[in-house]
Amino acid sequence: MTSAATVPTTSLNKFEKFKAEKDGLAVKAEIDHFAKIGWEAMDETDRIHRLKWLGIFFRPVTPGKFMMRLRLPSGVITSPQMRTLAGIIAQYGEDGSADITTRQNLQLRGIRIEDIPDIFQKMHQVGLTSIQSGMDNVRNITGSPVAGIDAHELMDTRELIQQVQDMITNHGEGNPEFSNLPRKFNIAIGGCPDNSIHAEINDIAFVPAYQDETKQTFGFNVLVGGFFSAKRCEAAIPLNAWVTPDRVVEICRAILTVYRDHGLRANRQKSRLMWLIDELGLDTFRARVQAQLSYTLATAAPKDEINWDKRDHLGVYPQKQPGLNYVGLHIPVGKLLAPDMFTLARLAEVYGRGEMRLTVEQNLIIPHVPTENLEPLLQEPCLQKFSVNPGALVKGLVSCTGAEFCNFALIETKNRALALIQELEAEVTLTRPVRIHWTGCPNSCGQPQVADIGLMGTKVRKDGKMQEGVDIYTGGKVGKDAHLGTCTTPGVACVDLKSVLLDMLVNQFGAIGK
Ligand code: SRM
Ligand code: SF4
Repeated sequence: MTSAATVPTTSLNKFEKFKAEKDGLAVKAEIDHFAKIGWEAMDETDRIHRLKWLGIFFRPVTPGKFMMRLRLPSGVITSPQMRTLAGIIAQYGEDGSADITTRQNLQLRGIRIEDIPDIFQKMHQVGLTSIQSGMDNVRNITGSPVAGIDAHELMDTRELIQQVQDMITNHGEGNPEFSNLPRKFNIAIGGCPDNSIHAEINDIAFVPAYQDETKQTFGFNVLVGGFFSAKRCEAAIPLNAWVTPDRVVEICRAILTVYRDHGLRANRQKSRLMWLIDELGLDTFRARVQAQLSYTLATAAPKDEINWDKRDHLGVYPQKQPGLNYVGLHIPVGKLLAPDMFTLARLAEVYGRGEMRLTVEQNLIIPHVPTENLEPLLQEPCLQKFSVNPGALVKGLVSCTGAEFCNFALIETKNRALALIQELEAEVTLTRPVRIHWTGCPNSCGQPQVADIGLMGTKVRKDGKMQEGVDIYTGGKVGKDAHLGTCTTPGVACVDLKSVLLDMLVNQFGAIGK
């Protein structure tokens, strides 16, 4: 039984109340009805909130044009899947677009409610689901974008990540067992040495670690409680547990069960897993997790195998399979249009094996390219737009959705980020990449705390007027010894940002004026 049912309803926040009245997943059975009556006639809570259990997001900024968030475990997508999604957004003309997200996932835009039954059918035919990708559910599970093809990986985690998703979502059909968590929940499983998953910012992260010094027994150290929110940001902490790969699904289930049954549900600002760990104490939390398990948890391995700086995977790299290569394309701020998606699906089929990978930096990789196919692939006109060798600033650019579609946004992000980075690239030369992350509000979807320079949208007063601005974060480190950056320069008006960034690039990152 969930704690939602055991806590007196008077102490529940409004989200818990509507979830107690009707489970989010219940709308799955009503989708044909919604398609018939249209979005205006829908019950407001169904439209604004419960549809998110199906991955469908009402956008107050563009009413009637919904966003659909998929689930792409490990960021893997095939050409037929990409083509199906391209076909879906193509029907919406200028309203149709897609974004690669910071959880190596895709979101589609312009979706009309009347088309959703047909869209779901098309997605089902190619093995895609958007189930439980929003609200109080587990988000897309991230993994190394080069799992299975990376000569340096310790484990190919793709199958494991799929198993965890299948457990949580009942193989994509929807799972009421985990559809009423106290809040959103992030899981990442890394089998690579460079922490490509941002382990530190997930509610549960599995980082590769051998149990013994002789490196005979492979498994994962378990980290818990990492999260960002407007109120608080925390890096994940060690659970002091080590598990073999075959025990990953069970421990995910155990932690989710403890969180579901004991997580705090009164104040939504204090509902993420770390708040529960604080409340119980780490030892009690671990004991509760242990009580759910069929095996005794081993203590954490003394050392993990994250020994590298984070790779960006842009460019051409040999795979562990001799004669094959993966090619990382830079997708500026993750934005894709239908023709781009058709083209990328074709390139993956013609030059690779019809598969693509998405990264948490909002880029795309085409794997399995035989060496003799590299040259013709690199000559494709599409690679002018999606470069394998972008500039030192643009290559590390990440941006959340911002004001164009997100009603939480305090500023416009993606278009501004791209325009500004072009101006900066024109004025300075850098000898090493600088990762700049934009996020439109303190929810931190664009992860400014992991960036070299993080820009968080805010409002500032300048010349007697309120205008768009940013709080500047620095000190974020990714890969080995990752740690979170903090706000070092608050309240810079966007109109002044270029000169402030130029100054930072020259004085802190060794940029030289052109
Ligand atoms: Fe996020 C809410 C977009 C990654 C923290 N996030 C939202 C909503 C759904 C708000 C809304 O309804 O408009 C945004 C949808 C805007 C839109 O139309 O696209 C939104 N979040 C995104 C995406 C698309 C940003 C991007 O451009 O890549 C990312 C989708 C990931 C995915 O595929 O599932 C996205 N969001 C993140 C991350 C980064 C991550 O997971 O590594 C975070 C910080 C990490 C974390 O959650 O701990 C993040 N999003 C939030 C929060 C703050 C959560 C909290 O505990 O307070 C919210 C607000 C909320 O949940 O109430 C939020
Ligand atoms: Fe929207 Fe804020 Fe998330 Fe950006 S950070 S997508 S503005 S909720």
